[in-house]
Amino acid sequence: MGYTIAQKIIAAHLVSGEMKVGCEIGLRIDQTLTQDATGTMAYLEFEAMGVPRVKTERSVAYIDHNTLQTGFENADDHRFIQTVCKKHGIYYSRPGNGICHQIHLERFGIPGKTLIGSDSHTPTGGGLGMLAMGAGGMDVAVAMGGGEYFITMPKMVRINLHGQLGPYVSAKDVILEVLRIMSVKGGVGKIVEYSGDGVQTLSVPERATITNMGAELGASTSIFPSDETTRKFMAAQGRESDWVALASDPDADYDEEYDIDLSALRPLAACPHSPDNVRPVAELAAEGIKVDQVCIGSCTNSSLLDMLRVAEILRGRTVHPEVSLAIAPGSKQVYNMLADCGALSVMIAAGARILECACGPCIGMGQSPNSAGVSLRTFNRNFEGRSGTADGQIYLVSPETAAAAALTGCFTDPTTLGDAVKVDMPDKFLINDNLIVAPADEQDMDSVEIKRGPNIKPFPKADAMPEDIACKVLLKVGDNITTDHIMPAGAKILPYRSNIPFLANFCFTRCDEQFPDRCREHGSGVIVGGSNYGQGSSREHAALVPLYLGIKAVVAKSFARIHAANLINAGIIPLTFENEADYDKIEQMDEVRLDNIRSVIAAGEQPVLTNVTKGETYRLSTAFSERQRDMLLAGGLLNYTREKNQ
Ligand code: MIC
Ligand code: SF4
Repeated sequence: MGYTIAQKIIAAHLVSGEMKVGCEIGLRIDQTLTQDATGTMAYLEFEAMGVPRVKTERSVAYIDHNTLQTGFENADDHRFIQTVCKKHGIYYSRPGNGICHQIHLERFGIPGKTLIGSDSHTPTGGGLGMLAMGAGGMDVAVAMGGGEYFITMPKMVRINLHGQLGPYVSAKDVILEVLRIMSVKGGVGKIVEYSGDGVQTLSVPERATITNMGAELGASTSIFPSDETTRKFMAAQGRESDWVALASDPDADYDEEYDIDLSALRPLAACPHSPDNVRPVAELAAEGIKVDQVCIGSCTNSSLLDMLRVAEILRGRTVHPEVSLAIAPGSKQVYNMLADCGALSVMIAAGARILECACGPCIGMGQSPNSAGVSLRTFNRNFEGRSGTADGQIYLVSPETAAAAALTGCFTDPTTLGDAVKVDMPDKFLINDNLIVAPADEQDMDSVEIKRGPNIKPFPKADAMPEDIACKVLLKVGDNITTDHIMPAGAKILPYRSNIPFLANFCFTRCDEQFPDRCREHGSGVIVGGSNYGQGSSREHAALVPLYLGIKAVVAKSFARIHAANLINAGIIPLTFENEADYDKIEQMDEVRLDNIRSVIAAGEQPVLTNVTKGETYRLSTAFSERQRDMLLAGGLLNYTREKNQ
């Protein structure tokens, strides 16, 4: 049997385990990336491991999330990361250089290599044919130290793209269609590969839009072949020598297959408050929905191609008087090229508010919409409250749909705009890596001093797992709880990503304001969740903060991949109901017990949850690998690594 693209890369990087669906495999990681909101913690963890210099082929730290600098905290964290990079062999992308995924695609990504990043949209690199995955900061720290990255061998999904996109229909509409078909849970435990004659019609940035937002499917990652288009893109980035061809074998076996006719696709929008709540833009336009704000940018849609298309739509026109249009180019390369070709001037003349190239509004760093405001964004997540306005109505759309609404003030099907805008990929990108700082040479690294600001507080440490756990259900939540519910981001909180005690005041407050106080009052507890618990971001803070608040276990119908791994890394036990109906029987504040949990987990048996309040027992199920079991028993990855090295 032949291999899929992902299986080929996995086989070439397999360090341990068997490539059998459901088995744990350990992979050698060629490249890592971090961003600043997760990076500070990841580098504190890396320091705790005591490895002097990273062992990867390339590790890059980007500053793109926390760029508001409303106090000293962000700037201190940037300085900390910069000095760690210099000392330990990591490239440092300065603030102003742009969004990690966009830059990594432009300047560092290599087909056939493995990449993990402490950001859930790391699969963007799949647009270049990389096996690129989001991971918790601790996993990235371990990979930087030369350790394996462990995943469960995923199933393979093939999406066959046929035909060619019509005018004003774009890559964003492709991934929205995939989300409509598969839902935010549809990709869990799977890798999504794209193939078919439609692939060659898509440029690398368009492919990257699709793999980027594949994160919203819950997929381990998404990947495109590396072909002539990829070669041309890399040549235009001055990196042709890094190119290799990559395709699946003709007899490769896929567990699931879908077909999408690109020619028949129409503009789509993900309606509030989930990326899979997809409807045709034409329908929303027919309803006459008024638009208050339009934001164009983010790691999904901030390439030069996207920006040039927007500029063409805006050319010679003025943004509707009742709309605020914000545009953030994805990288300095994009920004510079927009300036050089005059497209930036077109945007400014139309009335766009140009933001620095960074995540910005996507992570709630400014540009929150007005009360109940309708905001059309080219981003990838529209979870409730993420924009910073609790009742904001966020729709995820393509740059074309966004630009059309910015001009008309209401939902507008861009295909009604008239002649197609024609924009070509450049033969040569503007290459200037002057905002990427190389690390110190090996002989100079010892003299580099790490600068630590007062906002950096030690991270919480878990204890070894006790024999019995007896506590209360301190919170019960429903399905599809996101990491934005567990540990919100936004301008007010994000500066404190290296200060877990402070962050604890905001844990789950979007669901229940009393949660942090209740945890403090009771000292320890468990959380009960529905299905797809922990979807969204890779932020390990969504595990470290509950750990700090005394959470010992989360019992849910099912978990999102990265979050489940983060819980185990933190020493919190993720447990699933064997019988989902038991979820309905438990109530918040019920007294529960996990008797002999340590022995049960150690023996690889299935635990039982006793509900003391209701006088009932519920069978739970776990599928921990031996390594995960040992980690949980030790109280998380750091304790486990320390024990192993003793
Ligand atoms: C996000 O889009 O939610 C983030 C902010 O990029 C996160 C990382 C974080 O929480 O720092 C992600 O996607 O992993
Ligand atoms: Fe940044 Fe938004 Fe992309 Fe996350 S999804 S990396 S916040 S642009």
